[in-house]
Amino acid sequence: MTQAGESKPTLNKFEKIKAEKDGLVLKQELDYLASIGWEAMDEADRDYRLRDLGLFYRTVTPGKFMLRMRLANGIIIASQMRALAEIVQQYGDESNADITTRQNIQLRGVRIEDVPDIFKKLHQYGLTSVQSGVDNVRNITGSPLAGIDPDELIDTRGLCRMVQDMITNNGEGNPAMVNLPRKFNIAIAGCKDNSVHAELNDLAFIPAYKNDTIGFNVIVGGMFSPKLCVAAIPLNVWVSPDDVVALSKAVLLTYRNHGLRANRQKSRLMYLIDKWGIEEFRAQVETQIGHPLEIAAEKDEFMWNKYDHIGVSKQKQPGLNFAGVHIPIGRLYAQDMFDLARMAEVYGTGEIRFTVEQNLIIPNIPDSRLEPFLKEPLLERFSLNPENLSRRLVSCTGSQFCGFALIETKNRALAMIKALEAELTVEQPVRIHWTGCPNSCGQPQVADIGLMGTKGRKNGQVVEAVDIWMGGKVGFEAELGSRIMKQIPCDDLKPVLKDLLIEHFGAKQKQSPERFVPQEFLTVSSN
Ligand code: SRM
Ligand code: SF4
Repeated sequence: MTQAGESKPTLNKFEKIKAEKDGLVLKQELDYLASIGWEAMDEADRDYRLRDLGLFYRTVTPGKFMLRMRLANGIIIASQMRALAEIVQQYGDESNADITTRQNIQLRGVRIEDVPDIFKKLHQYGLTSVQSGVDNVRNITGSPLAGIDPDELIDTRGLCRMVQDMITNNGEGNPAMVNLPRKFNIAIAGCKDNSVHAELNDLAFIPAYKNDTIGFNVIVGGMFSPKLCVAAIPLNVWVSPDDVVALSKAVLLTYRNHGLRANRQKSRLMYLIDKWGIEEFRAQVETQIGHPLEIAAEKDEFMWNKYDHIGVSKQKQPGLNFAGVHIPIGRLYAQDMFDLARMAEVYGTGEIRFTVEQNLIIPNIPDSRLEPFLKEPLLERFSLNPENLSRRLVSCTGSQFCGFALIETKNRALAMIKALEAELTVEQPVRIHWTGCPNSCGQPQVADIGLMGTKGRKNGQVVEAVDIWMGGKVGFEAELGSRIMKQIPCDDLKPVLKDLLIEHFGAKQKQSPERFVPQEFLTVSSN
């Protein structure tokens, strides 16, 4: 937005598309778009504006869209999960759903002709996909154990929901928040282990006491992009839980009104902070909110290593447990979703929560229901006790569905982990994150070993390859890792990963089956 006296910046392609027509308008045009089909649609509507409604056209699967939901704090209930399963099911083998690195879910294979009915269904079940793409605020992440964590400081569920409702106008779409200069991420942590990766967000709330009152220290400007990966920095502000929505709104409006829009590669919030300096940014947020903000508390309350939430643990409510279920690379099929909805209803209270590690939690299982729960056949595939490498594997979408991808990720990540687990014994969990390109959706910078898709050369041919990142730390001492190797062809990756696991994580080579000699042949005969 240009201020009086400032010259009007040249609009880039995306700013022009937004200026021509607001994507939310397409909500009124869905029946028409459904009737003309994907091939006849205006390209800017299809490839860009529909993302304001959560519909992402997939060039790698012509005619099909990905539908990205919004789930504040990553929480969904069984009836909603079943409604999403029915959508996935209608597309048969061509469809599935992925749990995302923002505690969210995306559905595959959606056709535009079905969208009016799909949106009616979402509305009926209290779900929304609005403003989940392009220049909007992404899914609001919160502590996955909110309300059930025995050591919780603040229950983030209501806060995440209220921030989402403010941004999306209760899920109906909010024209005031749909035209940010670029994407924007918000996280609200109420726990001691930084289970949301607060530092990766443009705006994050970290629990902190001030004068014996629990509230949040605020950090701003975290982002990953091909050009810049930086952790968020302190805004030097403390807010009480009651002020989270107002502060989020003030930061967003400051960014909307003043954020840089000329160069899309330099439009994220951190570039505005860099231009103004953090003091000026804070002053502008104060002007927007209309009163001075409180100085940050001296220390925050992140003090633990990060949980992975896998397995059965006690809740703060006596007699109740939560089960952290490992979903390999976050992928679900329709039947899985029906089964998980049923399990959540039969053993818990019907609630399911997603984690930023692309796994899920079924809370509120009474002690008396644990035994039958543990016998559920689905838990053989979605384990409560996976092996140490599988356990913390994360992967972005990759070339199966994503047009930016330089490599295939999810299926390759699974095959690689199985191959490594067949050959190595690893005593500790190792966080291996795959991401298909430098956009870093799979967050390789927070991993013990991060693998970022690129192109390399082998025998004179261009091949799929990865850059390797190491040293990412999560939890209370979160730190971004750095790139240690470049362009390792994916076909040559296994021995490289084996060496790294042996050298840095104490992995041991299993005795190879070929060389295994049964004990009786080793016994020296006494005859
Ligand atoms: Fe992402 C763009 C998938 C989390 C940084 N991301 C995309 C697109 C929409 C590109 C596209 O059009 O194909 C991908 C859709 C692929 C597909 O079909 O699934 C995509 N991003 C994802 C997800 C699904 C990865 C996953 O497998 O979990 C995550 C969805 C989260 C959600 O529910 O909203 C996802 N993306 C992230 C994160 C991680 C995070 O938020 O903690 C990041 C890095 C953090 C950040 O944003 O600062 C991330 N995605 C990007 C970027 C680089 C942004 C930039 O400033 O340059 C892009 C490209 C862009 O926006 O132009 C991108
Ligand atoms: Fe696609 Fe790249 Fe994001 Fe992976 S990191 S989902 S390949 S944009």
